[in-house]
Amino acid sequence: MKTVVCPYCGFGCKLLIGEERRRVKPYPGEPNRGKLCPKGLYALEFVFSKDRLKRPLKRVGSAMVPISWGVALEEIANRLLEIRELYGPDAVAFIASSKISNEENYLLQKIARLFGTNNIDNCARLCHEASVHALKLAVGTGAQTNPYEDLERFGVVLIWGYNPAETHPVVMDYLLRAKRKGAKIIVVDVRETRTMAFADHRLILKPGTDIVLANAMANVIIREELYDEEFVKTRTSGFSEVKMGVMKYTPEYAEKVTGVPAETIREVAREFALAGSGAIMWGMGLTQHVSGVENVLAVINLALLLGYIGEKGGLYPMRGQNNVQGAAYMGALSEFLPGYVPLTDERFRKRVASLWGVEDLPTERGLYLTELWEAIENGDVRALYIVGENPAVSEANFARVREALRKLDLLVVQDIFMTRTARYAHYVLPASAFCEKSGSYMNSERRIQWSHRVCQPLGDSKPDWEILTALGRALGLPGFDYRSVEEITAEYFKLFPELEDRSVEELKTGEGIFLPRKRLHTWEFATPDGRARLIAVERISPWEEPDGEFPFVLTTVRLISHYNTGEMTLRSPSLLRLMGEPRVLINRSDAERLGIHDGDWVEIETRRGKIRMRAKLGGVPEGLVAVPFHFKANRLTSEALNKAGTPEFKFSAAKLRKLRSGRPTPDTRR
Ligand SMILES: Nc1nc2c(c(=O)[nH]1)N[C@H]1C(S)=C(S)[C@@H](COP(=O)(O)OP(=O)(O)OC[C@H]3O[C@@H](n4cnc5c(=O)[nH]c(N)nc54)[C@H](O)[C@@H]3O)O[C@H]1N2
Ligand SMILES: Nc1nc2c(c(=O)[nH]1)N[C@H]1C(S)=C(S)[C@@H](COP(=O)(O)OP(=O)(O)OC[C@H]3O[C@@H](n4cnc5c(=O)[nH]c(N)nc54)[C@H](O)[C@@H]3O)O[C@H]1N2
Ligand code: SF4
Ligand SMILES: [Mo]
Repeated sequence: MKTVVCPYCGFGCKLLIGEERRRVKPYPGEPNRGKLCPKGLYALEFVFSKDRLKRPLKRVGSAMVPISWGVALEEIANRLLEIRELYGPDAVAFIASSKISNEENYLLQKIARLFGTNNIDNCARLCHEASVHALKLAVGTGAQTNPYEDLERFGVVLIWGYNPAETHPVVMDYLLRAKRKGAKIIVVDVRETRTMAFADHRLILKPGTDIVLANAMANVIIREELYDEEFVKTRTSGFSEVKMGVMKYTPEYAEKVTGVPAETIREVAREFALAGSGAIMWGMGLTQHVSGVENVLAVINLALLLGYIGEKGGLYPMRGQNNVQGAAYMGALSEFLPGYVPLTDERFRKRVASLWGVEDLPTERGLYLTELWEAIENGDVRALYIVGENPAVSEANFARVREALRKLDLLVVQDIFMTRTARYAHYVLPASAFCEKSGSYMNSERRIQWSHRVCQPLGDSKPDWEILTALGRALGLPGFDYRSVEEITAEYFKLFPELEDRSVEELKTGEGIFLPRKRLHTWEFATPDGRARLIAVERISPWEEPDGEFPFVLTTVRLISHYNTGEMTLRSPSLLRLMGEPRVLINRSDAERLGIHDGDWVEIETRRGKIRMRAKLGGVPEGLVAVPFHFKANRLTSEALNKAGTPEFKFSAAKLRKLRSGRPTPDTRR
């Protein structure tokens, strides 16, 4: 049996897979301790789907015809060089993948930067980039501060805009153990979630009012002098600004804005403060708003007021995709070099450049993934190279994205399937799936884990690192002569002082390596003065508000057996059996008013477009509708971005209409 990292979520379970009998068993050690969710258990099924891409394809007219690897890579490289010659390197953009290994992400950002552009990004932009920006400001680092095991040591766990019972099922095991040891669980969401079934306190607030609630909790903590005075004095700055800033956010005022009763706010703030130690876990309910960065800052303030950091607490922005944390650490972001180092850090930049055999690297921030579509419309970006990402489904207002994809002079898609996005491509390159290659991945707790190869690449597919090595060579870039994935691992190890004396062998055999270390900020913060910053934030209104024409608030959410754009889960027969059809959640009184019954077909419309779905009544408060984000919600969502470049997936103004007869919109199912 070999250990393989689960290809789905960022919790980072390890699977044990036999090379002969290809059955999946849970790894007994860290981090999943003998547990897996159904997605992990059936992870091999999509690998053997008949839909897997097996040969490189090239568009000829309206047909996709097979070509050889040699011809494909030579033609792609020539087109890229031609476009660079005509329009400059920033006319080319690369999208990296949170589904591929550290080594593969490292190579793709190396290609982009050596090619001359920082136009390299990944789906972290759609996800937790607001957390990264907020954490950088507040504590100086941009990732989860503590390991999962710490969750069991704290007196309270505050879960905010995050629904692990559906999205990181194995986390629930940790939370249940924590609860058994006496920890209180508080859940804040806009609707009743499965996670709430395990909670001691359930706070249902109005969408987009999180800052008001967090500020009101801070108000109670400060007014009642429950904060950790010693910690605030010696290890933070900004206390007086926050004290002033939250003064007007009384629980009574917050009740009016958020809908959470003032007494509940007081009670929860006290319980959180008096627990003595605590974790805050959050997800897309905070980040996918125009106020994403500020939402996260408001919640971080609560931890800093109480000194819930290091030994006494942790900040847990729970990462989404299995290697989104690794993609970021490897530098597949348009504003950061590897290790979240800013592009302006000349010493580090020159060091990376010299390791790669060049003088210097581009210093201008590249385009965010979410800014690409306008840049393509304007003719600023002419070529796009996408690895393992499906923006034709996952980006906000995808009608506009699909229009942009059509306009490109060159679109290359490197994936394991003919995705919705690949349909627009000039070249489609077949990648090998996770278990057909080896490499390292980094989970949400920043644990780098080795994933072993258990099968041969299917057909003519190649591991992403092999394709990218060949592409680098075809582009004439220096240093692309890797013969094994381990050579790339050893190269990225050189960028991190903490990894300099660690070996690839150790990574392959042990329980993984935490980068930079297991627990952050026990003694210091990575800010210039070594202190954490309390930052006062005011409420920021959503980009569009409901009105007479579009009276509902629409949010988009995840379901346990579906995964993102469905390319993998919809090709897994066992998961298909477990899956229900995604349905729009509507409040019972709203439904009654509109004559909608459970199971009826309804049309949901926003200023961007409309979709049809069956209704499921209950689970959301009046005025809110929740649509599963899988697979067509983004016909509706708005592309208003926050400071970190993440769209407001969690708030649109919408209207509902009952349909007499139902037919799903074309992209409901494949
Ligand atoms: N089964 C499954 N698991 C997954 C995924 C999947 O698609 N399917 N995707 C993975 C990925 S990429 C990610 S990023 C994670 C995401 O994991 P989560 O963050 O847990 O996922 P979401 O369901 O998008 O959003 C979380 C919650 O935010 C709430 N919410 C919406 N608006 C607001 C608001 O204004 N305020 C507050 N406080 N809450 C709000 C929603 O009701 C929802 O319950 O899951 C990962 N795991
Ligand atoms: N409305 C709404 N929209 C959202 C969200 C939301 O909550 N609401 N959430 C956003 C978030 S948090 C995220 S992370 C994004 C996710 O958006 P995407 O990342 O676009 O979604 P996935 O379906 O995970 O796409 C992963 C792709 O990688 C491919 N793949 C898998 N393994 C490999 C491999 O080994 N090699 C290669 N080359 N390809 C591989 C898969 O076939 C698939 O096409 O969606 C965002 N969009
Ligand atoms: S919890 Fe996440 S990592 Fe674990 S098996 Fe499920 S999808 Fe895979
Ligand atoms: Mo995500």
